[in-house]
Amino acid sequence: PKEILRTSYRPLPYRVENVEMNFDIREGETIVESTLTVVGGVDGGDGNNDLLLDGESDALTLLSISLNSKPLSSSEYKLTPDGLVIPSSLLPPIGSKQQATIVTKVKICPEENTQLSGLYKSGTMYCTQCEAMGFRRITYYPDRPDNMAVFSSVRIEASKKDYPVLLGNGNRIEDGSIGDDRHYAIWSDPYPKPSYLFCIVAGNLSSISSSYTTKPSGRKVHLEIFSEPENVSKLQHAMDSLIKSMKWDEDTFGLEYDLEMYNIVAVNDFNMGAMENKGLNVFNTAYVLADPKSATDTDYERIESVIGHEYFHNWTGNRVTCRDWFQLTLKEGLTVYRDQEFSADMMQSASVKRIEDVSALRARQFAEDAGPMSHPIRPESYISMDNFYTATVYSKGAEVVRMYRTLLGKEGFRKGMDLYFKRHDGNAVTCDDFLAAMADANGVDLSQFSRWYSTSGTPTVTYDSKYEGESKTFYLTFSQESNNPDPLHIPVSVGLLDKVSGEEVSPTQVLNLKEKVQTFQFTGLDGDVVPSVLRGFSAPVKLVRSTKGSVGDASADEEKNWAFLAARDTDGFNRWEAGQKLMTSLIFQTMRQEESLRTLEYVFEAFGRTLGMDSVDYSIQAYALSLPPESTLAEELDVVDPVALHAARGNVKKTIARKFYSEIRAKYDELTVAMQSINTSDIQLDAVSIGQRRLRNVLLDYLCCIKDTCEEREVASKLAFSQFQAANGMTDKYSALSCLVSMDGEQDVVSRREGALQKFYDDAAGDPLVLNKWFSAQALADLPDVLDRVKTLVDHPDFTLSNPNRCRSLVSAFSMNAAHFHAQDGEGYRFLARMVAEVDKLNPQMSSRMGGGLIQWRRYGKERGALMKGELEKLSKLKPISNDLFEVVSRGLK
Ligand code: B3K
Ligand code: ZN
Repeated sequence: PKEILRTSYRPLPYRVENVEMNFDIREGETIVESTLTVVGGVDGGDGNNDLLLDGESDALTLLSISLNSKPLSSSEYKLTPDGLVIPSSLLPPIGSKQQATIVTKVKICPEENTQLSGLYKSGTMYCTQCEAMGFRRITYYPDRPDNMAVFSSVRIEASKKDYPVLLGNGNRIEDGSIGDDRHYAIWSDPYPKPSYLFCIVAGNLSSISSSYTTKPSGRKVHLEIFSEPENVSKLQHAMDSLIKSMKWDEDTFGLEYDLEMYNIVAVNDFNMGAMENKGLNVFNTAYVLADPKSATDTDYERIESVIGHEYFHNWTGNRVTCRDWFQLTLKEGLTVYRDQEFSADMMQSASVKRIEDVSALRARQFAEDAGPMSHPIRPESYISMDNFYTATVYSKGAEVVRMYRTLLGKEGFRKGMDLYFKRHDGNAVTCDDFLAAMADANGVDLSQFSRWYSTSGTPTVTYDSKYEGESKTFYLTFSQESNNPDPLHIPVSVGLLDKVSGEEVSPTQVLNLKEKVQTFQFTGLDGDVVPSVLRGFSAPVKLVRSTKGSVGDASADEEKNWAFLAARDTDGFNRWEAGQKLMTSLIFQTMRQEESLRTLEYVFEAFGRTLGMDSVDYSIQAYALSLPPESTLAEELDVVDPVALHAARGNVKKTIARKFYSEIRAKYDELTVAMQSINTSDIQLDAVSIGQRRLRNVLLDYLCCIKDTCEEREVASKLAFSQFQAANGMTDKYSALSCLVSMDGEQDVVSRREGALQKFYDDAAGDPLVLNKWFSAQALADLPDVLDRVKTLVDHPDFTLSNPNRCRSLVSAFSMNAAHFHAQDGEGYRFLARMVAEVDKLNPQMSSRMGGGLIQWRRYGKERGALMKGELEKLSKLKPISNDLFEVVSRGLK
């Protein structure tokens, strides 16, 4: 396997300007003919200006090739396992305006394509996935994002009966029949695009349609969402989300849609969430289908955000694209930032959204940063680009974009965006170009800020403070530590609250932390203050107070401040954060079996107060009452014992639940009544209803953790079971099931659990997305024999490794069930490695993701570490092994 370096970028010596394609789709054999108009590009300066057409020999069989209508003999070009080289001597000189025409004909077999990259078959339909490098599995082509070409004609021909719907990028310019059995459609996309945005679909599909008139141009756009006929009733939410996205991008960034059509297709077998192909998005069914019976509130929110995300790519990604794949965060970080802002506006709560996004960042990206796959948001090298569609490139990339917004303000950021589009529309550019647009539009120097693009790992910011009564001055001193020897430019949002009155005496301001150590002064303060630092999580760093050495050890003084802020901070995010810190502190003390009375009092006080509140935002309340997840807690420990961590967190949960049992129960019942009084059996999807369900399910989880005695188990399982039975939507049903699957003991308790599982399965009636939930709930159960159950489920007739959603729902879900996956005997690791090896034969993108579950071995202590490493070593000896898995495993062993 070859490692590609960021610094080895060379411009194209020849560029494809125009493409015409013909797909002749027949069972077992598809013929692809491509006509490329080639023009001279840029002399790379390294003496090699041959034209490289990428193509995977495993996927393509070359049938013929001609240059300017003359067939080329095999001695005139070079065919390698990864492409076809046409010597520059046969082509027009680099500087000239002359064109050359290359026509290739290849045979491919989508039916055998289990990698789900290129043209493949999912169920009864054909579809494509080309990002990052799937187009080279369809035809020979310069498959790199800086080759932007007009695909002026893409003709698709297939059986009329089996594939009545034929879709491509852009606009449909022609269709018709060929005899009785076959038909064709021709699509044309006027916008130059890189090959990774290419897409065709052929299938027996149903759809819903709508339209949208853009502003200010008044272009009427036909919107259509396709799925298999049985799912067509689950498309409305996606359509509503699309229309909201189109309007939001006009209102927020002045960005309009640019074609006459916008099509979305839902497919069952898909490696990721969705794909932004120009005018023809393809979506994993899990990110587009929804009805209240099968989708949770979280599913609804995720669909809205992913529909938005792919739509927003039309400008940030498609109109302005990446010069090379190292720039991926240019489009992904920016587009995630845009979808986060969109969702926050739709749910009308910036704090709730921020809490969710930061929680996800800490649970996933911080972990990635702390392991062997750690990389800057703009990576330096890759073997398989597909391995770099990571939490770092996406989520930390979005944090970096958010920091521009924080530093430049709303208007300054918008000015930067406007200039970026003005300069680069229709081009393939770099992260430096984005930074330059932001800097130039605002007349500021962002050169120090650019270090965020080349620095891996999570920086630590330490702060110390003191108040001087005489000068009425408060001093905040920060120091920063990162993998970069030079200091980063870190925006630190700070507000100050009076220590006595609790009033905010200094509203949020953004401090520019640019030195290794830097002190900021706040004057004119009549009394001592409590600082609220890093408000809204203004930078992706770990924040520590300097009085103690390591993260996670809190001093008495610090805890006092958290307790103060948990009650009073005006910043919604930091108020939540302060409560989380107290809970974290208590969990770690419990784990170390330390005296924890003081912290316990603080946690009780905060919990009791939050629980007793009326008429606050229910979602905020739910998040404030929730303990930090194990994954986030683990990020604060140098060596993790997941079993001990799980036990400690469980103990704290139980302690809280016992202390407040009757209040929790009363609130739970109150919410039950309130929700029933809404006089409808239809599920409501407004923020209040979602918040009520969220809060009630957090309370249910507390109530169900009390199960030490026979009576307690009876009470808990009855309560969860009755919620399960009464549930009128998937949110409440799945939450109840999640409690029930972890219950064990007496016959009645067990039969409630098994009864619920059976009913859930029966109710699913074969719906794949509901069955995924059925598998996941069991894989995530907290039962001693959960692994045996998972192994039994692998043999279940509904289980298959070839469908990524199904595979994730069981195998990946189990690997996130930390206390059981990391069982001391290493059985969890062995199981995962066995599955990874199986999947690698089918789908390398999947196997390398799953294999990532083993690479953090250095963090799990000596014994566990050795067992994990042993499994990685076994995987490294697989023959054959995919490039994707090879890269992850070898990074893991380095
Ligand atoms: N751009 C795609 C991801 C492609 C992943 C390729 N392995 C989805 C998205 O980020 O919108
Ligand atoms: Zn994206």
